[in-house]
Amino acid sequence: MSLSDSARRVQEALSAAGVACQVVELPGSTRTAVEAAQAVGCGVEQIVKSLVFRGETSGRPILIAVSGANRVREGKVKALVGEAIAKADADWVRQRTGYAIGGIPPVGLAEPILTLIDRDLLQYDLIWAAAGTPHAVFCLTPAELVRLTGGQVEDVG
Ligand code: 5CA
Repeated sequence: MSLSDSARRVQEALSAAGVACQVVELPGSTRTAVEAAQAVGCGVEQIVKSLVFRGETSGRPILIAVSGANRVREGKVKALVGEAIAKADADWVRQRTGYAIGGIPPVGLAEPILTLIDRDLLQYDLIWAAAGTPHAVFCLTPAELVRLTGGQVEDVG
């Protein structure tokens, strides 16, 4: 089955990085962590939410890959990145990442983005992340997430 343009960009980034991950496009919605977990049949805690914040001083995007069971601890992130962060609006997120909210992948982004990874994700053998659209996901290991993103593992969730 052929992938939509956004999902194919994610698949190409995965292949270029040398991982065997396969993007799958599903008939059901994977827009939220709960929906994604239902669609693939895993626990919501095994879903990677890729949340984009904006550094309030620098204006830079910051991606936080957090377990679907957790909320981002913004105070912790502030201490780690050295500035307050704010939830970015949908248009800005699309502009900086190349993808719409609900399908933001942790890889294959329009520009390199500083990434923090929720340490809770490391306890699972396999996790699932969005792959560019609200119907596309891929399965990977926590170690692959760390390697692919170059992200820093922290207690941010
Ligand atoms: N595909 C799923 C699971 S992988 C997914 O992308 N989940 S998510 O949690 O990473 O993305 C949805 C998140 O986007 C919501 O949790 C919410 O924090 C955020 N969001 C939703 N609407 C908006 C909006 N209008 N502006 C900014 N952020 C939003």
